[in-house]
Amino acid sequence: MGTTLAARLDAWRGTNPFSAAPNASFPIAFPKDFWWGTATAAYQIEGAWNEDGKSESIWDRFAHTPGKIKNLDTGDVACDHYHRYREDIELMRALNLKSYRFSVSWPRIQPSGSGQPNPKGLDFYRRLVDALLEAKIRPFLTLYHWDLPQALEEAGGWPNRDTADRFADYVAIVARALGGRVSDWILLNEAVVFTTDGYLNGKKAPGRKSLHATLQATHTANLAQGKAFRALKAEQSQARAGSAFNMSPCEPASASEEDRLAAERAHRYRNLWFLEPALKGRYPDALAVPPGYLMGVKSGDMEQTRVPLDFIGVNLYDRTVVSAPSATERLLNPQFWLLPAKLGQGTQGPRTAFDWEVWPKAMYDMVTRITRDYGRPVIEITENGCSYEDAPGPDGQIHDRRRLDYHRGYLSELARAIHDGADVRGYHAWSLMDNFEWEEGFSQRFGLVYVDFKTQKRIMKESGQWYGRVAGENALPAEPRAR
Ligand code: GCO
Repeated sequence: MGTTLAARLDAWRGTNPFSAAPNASFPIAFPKDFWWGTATAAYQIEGAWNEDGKSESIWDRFAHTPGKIKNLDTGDVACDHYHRYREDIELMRALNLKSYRFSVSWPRIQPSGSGQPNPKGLDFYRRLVDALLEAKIRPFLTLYHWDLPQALEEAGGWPNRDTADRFADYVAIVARALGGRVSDWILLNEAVVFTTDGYLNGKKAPGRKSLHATLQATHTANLAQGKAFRALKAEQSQARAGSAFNMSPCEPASASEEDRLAAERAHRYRNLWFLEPALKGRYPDALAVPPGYLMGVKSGDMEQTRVPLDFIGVNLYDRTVVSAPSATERLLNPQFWLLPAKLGQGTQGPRTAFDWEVWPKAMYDMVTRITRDYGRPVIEITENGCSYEDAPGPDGQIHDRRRLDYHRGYLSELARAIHDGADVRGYHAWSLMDNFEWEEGFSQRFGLVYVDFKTQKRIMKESGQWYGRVAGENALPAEPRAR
């Protein structure tokens, strides 16, 4: 095959950047031993919200508060994965998965947020991990995917820097219990999201709205990441540890210098606020006012946050288009006092049911920038996916071609980034199955597997059949069809 992968992809992209033309020179092979996976999170799929000693999490409290979640949905039952995990592992086998990213529910392990672990909580995750290992699927374990024990929120939550030590204690307990079975760990999931949506705009649990609390929460999260990394390594010296960072390439809305500077500030906060304290022991120069005092940074803290992460997890969905606020906007809008940048969606690509732009090139741009800026680190794509409402048709099947096209487009761009030098070891489609989409409830479906929430019946979608072929062949097939 004479043409390089990049040239082949450029030729293909020239025809249609959002889905592979039939004559694209596929198959596109991925590196040997590539981790083909899917991702989920405890509160979004487990259910059993108050079973076997689990205490209330901030998401139980938030979802039980009328008006917070669309259609009054809750995660009380969700996908009932707590009881159906063996059935769900059979779906993972059908998808030819090599890796399964899931999260541990902290309030199942420490109901009060500290102290001795709940044996029944640990037993569930031992059973889940053993069943994954039996199926020859890598357990890729996220230690925090937003479900803080409510007891810790009542003690101040993430704005309270003591929470960093509570998190490290919890991580040590889980590492001691599962370390012999689990080798790859994700410390925090999307700290930029759970601090901003949880403490600034109130869209997610615990639903607080305070700029000061948000800044304090970001610093506690960075301290927690560093302390947890050390606690994990102390229990399991051979463990690989990173975090899943919500990332989106930030493009200036125009060629103006103001927009370019605003886009760079947005990149530094949105993508790097929790990466640089780990890799460089400092906060990126993102905000108009150095926030150290507001965050409660103390002498020696940045040595605590600085840890050599073994990989960078990237959760990526789309790009961000950034413009500079006007002088009047800066004056009148407190959110621009610290971060003078207006973040928006691109408008050229098709939209998902969630009204997110489909823009596969965002995958290439983000992965190659991280590769360039951090000395070609190990990267795992820890989330990428799309919401479409496709349901069973007259034949009982779900022909979700838009989701198939989405994954095919983003994976093609990921392949191009790997071809251009990125060290990407795995890709985890969000999500294994339709699940509880936070404040959207069950209204947004991201799964490769359809879930009928009334009956808990699972149905593999056409995109899942296609993804299973990709994982089985370790390549993007020539034909965008499942079989
Ligand atoms: C996130 C979370 C997931 C979401 C997914 C779709 O990135 O927000 O990690 O829990 O469900 O991204 O929004």
